Amino acid sequence: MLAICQVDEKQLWDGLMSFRRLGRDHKGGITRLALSPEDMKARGRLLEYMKDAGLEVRVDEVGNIIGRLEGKVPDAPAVIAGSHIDTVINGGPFDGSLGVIGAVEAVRALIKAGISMTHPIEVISFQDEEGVRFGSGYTGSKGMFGKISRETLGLKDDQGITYKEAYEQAGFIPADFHKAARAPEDIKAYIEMHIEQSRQLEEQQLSVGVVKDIQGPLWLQVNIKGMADHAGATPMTIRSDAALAMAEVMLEVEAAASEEGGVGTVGKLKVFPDGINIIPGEAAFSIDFRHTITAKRDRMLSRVKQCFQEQEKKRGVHIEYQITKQVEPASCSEEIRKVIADSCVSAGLPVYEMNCGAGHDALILGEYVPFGMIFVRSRQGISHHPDEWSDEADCVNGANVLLETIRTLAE
Ligand code: HGY
Ligand code: MN
Ligand code: MN
Ligand code: MN
Repeated sequence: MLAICQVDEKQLWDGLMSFRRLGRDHKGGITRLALSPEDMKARGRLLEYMKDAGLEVRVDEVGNIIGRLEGKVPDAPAVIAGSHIDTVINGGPFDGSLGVIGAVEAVRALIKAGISMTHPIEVISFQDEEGVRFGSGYTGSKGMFGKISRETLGLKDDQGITYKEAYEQAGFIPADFHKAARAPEDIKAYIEMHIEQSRQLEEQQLSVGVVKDIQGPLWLQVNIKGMADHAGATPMTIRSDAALAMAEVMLEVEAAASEEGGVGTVGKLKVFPDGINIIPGEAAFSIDFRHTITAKRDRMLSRVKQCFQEQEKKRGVHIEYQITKQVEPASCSEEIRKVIADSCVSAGLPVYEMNCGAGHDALILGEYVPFGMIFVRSRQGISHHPDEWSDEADCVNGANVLLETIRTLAE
């Protein structure tokens, strides 16, 4: 059956391009870190954008921006479509924004077509999906289920501001976070449209995909303490070089991930005192492990912990680490995948099931409610980079599949 209404292509694209201008940085990308001035500006814009589309808007106690369209049965469980508008450092214009703007446009189209649904529909932009500023992430979606931990609020950004302080500076009251919690039975389903951020759809020459399995991320913050000393006067045999210990751990991250068929990245790293003629006394860095199989990700972690011990013995350094994010891999719900597949067919698109390497708020929602994801082709699979791009036609296709999925679930 052909879809009974479609998104307004020009409105969708203009909407995406208007957000692309918010938070442009000096390297040509977009930087809107959680609760930063750039993020707050984009959040303000989104509230207006949702209102203009005809949604009832509110911001919950943990900072999620929620636009709601009532259904014929107001207290029926809501169909939620969402993603995020916070970005990584020097990121691209589609990661997250496509899912939020696409969902707003899908609901705008339903309102314009005068189609009233049984279930309420909510579009949610989750606070701090990326986790780049504090090294955690999925904060807003976790907050919807009362899962923002004390440890998370104690994490500090590069300026030494704790997450709790950042929330308070943005006008939020951590003591009220519990008020944002939603009962799973109040949610019928969660759907997220997102760029693929990899190359499968491009290789298959397809516009959209239906997500099956999503890798689970495990993030560590590691601090190595050695001994700063004179680069010229200190013999190699008596050094406690924290940077060399970090270097060996980095190579072990790569080896463990490659051998276990997962992925491992050390993306954020610094040494102290960071001087050309000083042996690094301290090294601080992140580890990002992903796998679709928890047992294998656990093996990656134990190999790295083993490496910590070896480095402590070999170099006389002291290594401490904190796990700052640990989310289990997940498989999208069968029934939602079927609805998305049927929506692809009614949009005249092939059905292509695929796995997801990146992490998403869908991993958190999926612990509590039926969930699914729609992928949109990424040019050369590039993401978390200014060259991240998806063609307008692919974005429109994804939004129409999202619209039909929402309509089917909410009718
Ligand atoms: O890290 C991720 O996979 C996502 O971009 N938050
Ligand atoms: Mn991202
Ligand atoms: Mn994303
Ligand atoms: Mn996401």
